[in-house]
Amino acid sequence: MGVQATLSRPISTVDPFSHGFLGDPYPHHEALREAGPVVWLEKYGVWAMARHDQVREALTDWETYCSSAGVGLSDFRKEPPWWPPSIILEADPPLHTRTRAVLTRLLWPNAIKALRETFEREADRLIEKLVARREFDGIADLAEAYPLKVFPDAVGIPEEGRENLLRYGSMVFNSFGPHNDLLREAMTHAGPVRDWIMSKCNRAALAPRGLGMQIFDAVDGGELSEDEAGMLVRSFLSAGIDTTVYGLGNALYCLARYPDQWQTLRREPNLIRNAFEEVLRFEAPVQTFFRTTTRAIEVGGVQLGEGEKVLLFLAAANRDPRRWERSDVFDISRRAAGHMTFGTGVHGCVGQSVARLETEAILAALAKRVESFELIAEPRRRLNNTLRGFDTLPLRITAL
Ligand code: HEM
Ligand code: OVM
Repeated sequence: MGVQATLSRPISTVDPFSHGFLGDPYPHHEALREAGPVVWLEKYGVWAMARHDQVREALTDWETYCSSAGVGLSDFRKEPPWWPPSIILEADPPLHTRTRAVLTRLLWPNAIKALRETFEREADRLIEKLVARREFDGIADLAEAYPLKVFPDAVGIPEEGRENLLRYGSMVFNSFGPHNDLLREAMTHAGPVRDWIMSKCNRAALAPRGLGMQIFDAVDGGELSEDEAGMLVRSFLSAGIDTTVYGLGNALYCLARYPDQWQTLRREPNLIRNAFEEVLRFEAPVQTFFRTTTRAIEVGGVQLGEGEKVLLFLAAANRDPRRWERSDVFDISRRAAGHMTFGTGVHGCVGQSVARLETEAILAALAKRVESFELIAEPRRRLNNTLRGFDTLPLRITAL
């Protein structure tokens, strides 16, 4: 059985970080899903999983599929990380359990209720401004502008220099892929961007009652060291901006591209929450993460060795026809829960209620004020080794 399984491992020569793949991943996702439960990617010498069952199993079994060797292509045990690893994303229990507990407490739905009023007011204000303009860029003027206002405000960092956050996000999420042209381009201004980010990760830079300073409160309670608190503020700045920028952009794209779905949402605003879930399923802003095996394991008759990298295609799991009916159809009324875009298991996105709060505030503000919106030119994609989204999204809206 072992030998035969090894002989029959499916192999693919595709480069999942090439422009061709990133620009239109879905045919490749289908090919990978159909090739088998786990596929060998020759180009990088790593495994890939694209079916819903296997992606979910790998994310759930952190003891076999660890994060501490990095959740990108690079194996921290073989090459040093480009900068100190995250003490939550790139950590396993027991370290992960301790750091995660702090962020969970700060971000659980009840705790962020305090943010709702401000997030809704800022969403209404921005949409009002864009309705007056009629034509705008859905990315720069909305999908970037809104998270860059409300999230750093909530963390408690100053307005000045926030453009560094987008440059930094591009560095972070490209660095989960190979050293290709996308990563090199993202790293052109790495030095000053890194310095700016680091300068925000200490008590002196943070507003008194923001989420950032609340992390430092855990130092006073003996849960974290001072350095660890700074590292977790950095995690907020790494994970909390680009994800929601790409998510909001994809939401606008889907609703502009499928106007009947927008009309359904306008008629039934209680569908807003599910509409965002469906956006996340259908156009996942976070496409992939890696794990590293801690032991040999058999997956669907194929033998994986110890210390091997496994690329998990969250976005391919989201369209697995074994899991979803009409998986390639965008339908805000379907049961989209169970998608893999926030991951699952011990590392499942700790910021997901913040992401929902932001996007739901914008969609609600739009539903109140906007009859329809349309694309007035072809949107241009922004390629990234991990994220899927747009560079420009030229929109015209018709007010109610
Ligand atoms: C973890 C996606 C928004 C903070 C994750 C993971 C995914 C993800 C897939 C799991 C990574 C893994 O298993 O290796 C997303 C998406 C978002 C989003 C699609 C927006 C649509 C946010 C926001 C924050 C945040 C707004 C901050 C408030 C984090 C952190 C982790 C994480 C700190 C690490 C958790 C851990 O390792 O235990 N996110 N995220 N995310 N996310 Fe999010
Ligand atoms: C972190 C981190 C960085 C990027 C993404 C992420 C999606 C977390 O530094 O903890 O979660």
